[in-house]
Amino acid sequence: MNTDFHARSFSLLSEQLGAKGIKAAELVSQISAFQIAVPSWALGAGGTRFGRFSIGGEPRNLEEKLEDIGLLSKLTKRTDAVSLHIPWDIPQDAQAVKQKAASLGISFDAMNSNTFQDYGQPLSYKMGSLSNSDSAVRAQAVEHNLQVIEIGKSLGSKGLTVWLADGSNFPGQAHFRKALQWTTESLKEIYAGIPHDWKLLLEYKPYEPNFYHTVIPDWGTSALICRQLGDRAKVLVDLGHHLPNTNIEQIVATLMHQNLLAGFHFNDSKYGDDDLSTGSVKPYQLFLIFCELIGGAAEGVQAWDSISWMIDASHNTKDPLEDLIQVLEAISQAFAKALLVDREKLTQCQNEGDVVGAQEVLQEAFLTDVRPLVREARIQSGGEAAPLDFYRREKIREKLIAQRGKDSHASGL
Ligand code: LRH
Ligand code: MN
Repeated sequence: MNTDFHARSFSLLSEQLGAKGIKAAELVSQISAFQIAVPSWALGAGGTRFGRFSIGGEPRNLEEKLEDIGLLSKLTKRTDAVSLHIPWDIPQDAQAVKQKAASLGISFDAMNSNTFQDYGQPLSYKMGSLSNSDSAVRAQAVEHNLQVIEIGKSLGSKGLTVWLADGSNFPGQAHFRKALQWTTESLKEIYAGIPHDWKLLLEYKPYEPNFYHTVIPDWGTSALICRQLGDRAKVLVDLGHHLPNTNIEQIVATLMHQNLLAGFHFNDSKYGDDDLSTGSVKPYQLFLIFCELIGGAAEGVQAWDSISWMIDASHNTKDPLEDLIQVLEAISQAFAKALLVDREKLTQCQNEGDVVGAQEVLQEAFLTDVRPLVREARIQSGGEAAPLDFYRREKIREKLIAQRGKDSHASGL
């Protein structure tokens, strides 16, 4: 990136924004402060049931995953935390892992439990976990979540994300109400185990791996359960966990209205839970979601700092690190564009029923090229002006392959 080009494009944009009474410097500091957590399970090549194509140089253990996230943080200055998944990332020595992470400027966001696979535990989760008709399986799943909380406490995490694959593949297979009741009772035991300064993030998903019903399929069911657990239980919105054409920005507004939004798993999708790169398919939807977030926080319905920002993606054809660099940029751009919305003018249009005017206000912001702002924030924070170019120019993947081998395989999906 030619620094002169950046300087000229940033000063031009600052001038344009200044003419509208918007201080570019304020936006730069808001963008710098906005950090997004990287999932520990998205540093290797993901796969589907039809195949997995290794990328080479994948992190072979938790320490190498932290090094990769440390590199992302150094280049982009957009991430300062990792979200771990247990048992894929059990720290052998929690203190050593915590120190390693701290030396890389990384902290631990919400922990993720896993009662959707069998990994050697005594009782199988094939027929469900917290909703299983066998109380011994439910107890095992509750115990697993309590163990994940203990690991999180030793690393300084402040949250537990629970996503359940529990459900059924055929009509008649499950008793809907009993499954919901057992799940709620089990979650009450888990909620009783989270420290007072933690939150429980309850993730919903309409289908997959079960294809007839899922015990927690939508935001409403998750919200109903959270209300029964307590005020530190909130709803986690994974962007890929919605049926086609769902108005996700409205769900975000509704959850904020109820101070029930736990946070996000950012990704994108065309059809189902495709776990594609955030902003690669529906960038306008992502912008509209940030418009609701900024509006909700500005109007005091839910505090910005109470929301968790995490990526949840899987890379089948891209280099995971290149993908995460792109995703961190796309999320920062959507946030920056939403900061440009003239909220006063939008409210006036809404109150006056000026439908055309309202769209003009939104699109004026969305169509503004904010890349100089996001770049300036990165440069001011000591990051690379063009992290992807740097990553390729420095042949970092080749160096990782030389260090870790072309067949190294990261734990995770
Ligand atoms: C389920 C999900 C959940 C994770 C998993 C890796 O689809 O979104 O958040 O546990 O992906
Ligand atoms: Mn998710």
